[in-house]
Amino acid sequence: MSIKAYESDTRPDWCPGCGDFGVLAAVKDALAALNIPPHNVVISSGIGCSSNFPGFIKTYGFHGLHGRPIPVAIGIKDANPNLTVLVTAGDGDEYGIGFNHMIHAARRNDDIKVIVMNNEIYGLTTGQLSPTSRLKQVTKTSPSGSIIYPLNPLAALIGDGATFVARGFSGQPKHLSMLIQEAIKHRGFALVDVLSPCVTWYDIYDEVRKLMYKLEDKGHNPTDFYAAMKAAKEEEKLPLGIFYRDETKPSFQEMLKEQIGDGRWASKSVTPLNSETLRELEYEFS
Ligand SMILES: Cc1ncc(C[n+]2csc(CCOP(=O)(O)OP(=O)(O)O)c2C)c(N)n1
Ligand code: SF4
Ligand SMILES: [Mg+2]
Repeated sequence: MSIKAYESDTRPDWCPGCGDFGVLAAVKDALAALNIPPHNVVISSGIGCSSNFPGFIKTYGFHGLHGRPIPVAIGIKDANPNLTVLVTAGDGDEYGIGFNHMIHAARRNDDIKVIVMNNEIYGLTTGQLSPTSRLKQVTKTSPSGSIIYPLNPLAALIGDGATFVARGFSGQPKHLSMLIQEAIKHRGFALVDVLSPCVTWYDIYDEVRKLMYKLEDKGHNPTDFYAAMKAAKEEEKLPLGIFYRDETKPSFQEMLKEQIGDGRWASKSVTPLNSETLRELEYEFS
């Protein structure tokens, strides 16, 4: 499949230099490399600069509410497990208001792939503190420096039982494409945290370039839970790559199919409700 197949007519309105351009390039590259036709992909997003993503790629998309792309994605996957279902959103969206959905999707091993464009700030709303903003970080809502410890999403998700946890960098789109391809091929939930700098409100490009290294270059074993946790807790340097991968757990959708048969509800015909049944339902639930 050619990358051109995923080109949208709508050009991204991100600021020049925004990290999200690299993520968009990497997602298109990964889908093309895996030969997944655009009509078999659905991308669910929330609200934020990063969440405008589905408009900039020619797949199906759902640009929904802040913090709510995961439940939408799960519903789509349950209804038609043949689809490749991605979530693309920001750190505010996924690690703040939407984090509850994330930890439960991870422990259920829902077969959705969550790509978080983590710029450690609220970009769209012009630079407020996010859950991954650092201690002492000066933002509009922490003018004297943040006094809140940041969330460590990788350690939280590995500890929670997520079966695939990776971190990429928008400045390395080829490496990021490889991580996204592995996430898509994985049977079950995958988190790909992407350091995707906001050049307007909190530019961390130089710092990421200085501190990053690739886990695969250091012989990291992603099936080793404790090695994964140690890498996730590393603070001096910034490891990129696949931190943790557990291929032994079936996904929620696989177990659902085992219990109730083919779960492709989207392809089943539904008997329309008649007015009497509707009235009964109204009475029961009012
Ligand atoms: C329920 C709700 N609360 C708050 C907002 C306001 N809001 C819109 S985007 C956003 C945060 C965006 O930050 P992030 O998710 O990190 O995305 P970015 O813009 O940085 O890519 C907030 C707080 C909203 N739209 N809906
Ligand atoms: S404000 Fe930041 S996150 Fe939003 S488009 Fe501009 S650079 Fe990207
Ligand atoms: Mg953000």
